[in-house]
Amino acid sequence: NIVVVIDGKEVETHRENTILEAAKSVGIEIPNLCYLKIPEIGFKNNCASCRICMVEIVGNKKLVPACSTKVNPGMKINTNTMEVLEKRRNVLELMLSNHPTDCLICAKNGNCDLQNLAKEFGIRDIRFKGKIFEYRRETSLGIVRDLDKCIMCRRCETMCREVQTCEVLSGINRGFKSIVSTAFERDLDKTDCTFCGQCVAVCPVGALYEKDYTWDLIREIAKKDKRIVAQIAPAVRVAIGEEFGFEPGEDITGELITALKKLGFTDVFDTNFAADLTVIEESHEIEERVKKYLNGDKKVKLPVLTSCCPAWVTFLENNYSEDYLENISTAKSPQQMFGAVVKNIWGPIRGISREKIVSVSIMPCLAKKLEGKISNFSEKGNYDVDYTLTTRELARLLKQSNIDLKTLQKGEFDKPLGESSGASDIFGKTGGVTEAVIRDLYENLTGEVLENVDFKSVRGLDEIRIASLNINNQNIRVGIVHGLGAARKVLERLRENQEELHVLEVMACKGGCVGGGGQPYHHGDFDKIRKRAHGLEKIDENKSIRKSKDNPQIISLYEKYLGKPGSNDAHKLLHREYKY
Ligand code: HC0
Ligand code: SF4
Repeated sequence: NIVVVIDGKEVETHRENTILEAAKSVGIEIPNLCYLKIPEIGFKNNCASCRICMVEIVGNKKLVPACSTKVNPGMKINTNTMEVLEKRRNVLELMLSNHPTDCLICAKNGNCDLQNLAKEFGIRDIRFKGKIFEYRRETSLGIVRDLDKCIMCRRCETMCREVQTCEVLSGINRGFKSIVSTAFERDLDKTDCTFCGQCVAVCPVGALYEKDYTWDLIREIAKKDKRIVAQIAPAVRVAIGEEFGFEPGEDITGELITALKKLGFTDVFDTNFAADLTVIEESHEIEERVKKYLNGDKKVKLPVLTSCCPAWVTFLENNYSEDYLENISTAKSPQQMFGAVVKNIWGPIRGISREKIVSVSIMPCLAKKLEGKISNFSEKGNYDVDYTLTTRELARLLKQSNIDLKTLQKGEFDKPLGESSGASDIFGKTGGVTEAVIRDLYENLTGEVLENVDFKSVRGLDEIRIASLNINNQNIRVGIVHGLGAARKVLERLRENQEELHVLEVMACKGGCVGGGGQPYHHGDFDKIRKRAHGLEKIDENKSIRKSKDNPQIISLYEKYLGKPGSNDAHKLLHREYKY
């Protein structure tokens, strides 16, 4: 450690730290825009492009950016001289001279770091008259890129390249025209984008945001001639509360159900019901393949790769389809299993046609918007899932409708598609799918009742976790990764035969769905994601049923309609094919 002086205060700090970090450690916040560090996920963006964090080093002629200048022993730093403030204001005005000022209708209005700075600095006029280049606005099924809002902070580029290893985004053009875009400025769906939405999660301005379906839904509800059916993803219930003053991780499922009913949803069900169904179908598939392998069939494709995260599926299709596409489980994701059940079983037995059901999923994810629009998941243009709203979109809709989650009584899910086991709750965090599947797989393979359902060896937040489980005297090796960069590492190891696994769970977002690109903004605070994950663990612990196969509504679904797991009927309804 070394000692520096910041604003007259002696600060002991690590010699590798930057001025920004040293100042922060003693509560001196230096304003910044491009800088963002999330050590838990290996994300560091300190390209010093915005120059807002300029500070004075006594003895230096020029001001320096605090985010990229390392401390030196004895360094004397001033973060708030009048010269520093003047410089910051100039930088900010220059930036604003090249930025649209349509804040009233911007997706990030109220949530924009640039807007906050302009407010903090009391900017009322922009002295520099720069030219605002009008780039096109690209709207895909999941993400909108409003490129003239790009401030070249490069956070999205760092996320996409360093954490997700997708390398879809990079800086193009020079000077005032520079923006972050795709190669040859292609639309995102013409690139290797997985729509994981992690670039959106770190964009400080309104250059990247979700495609919003809120108003389409409002119009559907207003017509009052259809059944409006909701499914709520596991990770939403422990995060949406943050928008209404609850702590991250607090379970507000009950309030959320009441709120959806108030909005006009006729039936509020749970994605978790379908997550239990996914566990059954997927563990059946794993069991079959592992048994074949153990019986000497060396052609069987192992590890079985999980299939519920659509950004991961796209990543696999884009990068590893030759080697690993046959490994992926054919089980549809819970979102799609739910849509299939609601439109093909639940509706018909009540005499409600597909066209009369508006199937809405509330998801923490942007890629789920695209998954819902895969043509195989529709019949004559009518989709199993009609609209996918993110946690953020739903929070906005509730606020527009004057519904405050803090003031509501707890409601209960409608039956039968609202019943679920604790195993389904943990789907929303990294390792949860694996733990849920093991609970069933263990009993199926051994024929014994599993007393302790907590598989702590697969928990935690290390980016790659490998566990060996002894089931029926067989060593079953399971791998869990979160983040697409981590997935790439493991797939490369598998390809080089440096790793042997029977099952591999991949979630594209760090932390799993709790860290999804559609969740309330975390502003780089990974602790929020950790707390949401703990919240799901708590819900699981407190449930009376904790194994998917014990969910009575699932048992009844098989008895009445599907026969056995893996049956022809189950395959027709609950399984899918992939794009080679
Ligand atoms: Fe997830 Fe899911 S756990 S992907 O993150 O499997 O989005 O929460 O809904 O489908 O259940 C997201 C969350 C889901 C699905 C479930 C899975
Ligand atoms: Fe990259 Fe994901 Fe953003 Fe696509 S959505 S550009 S893959 S970070």
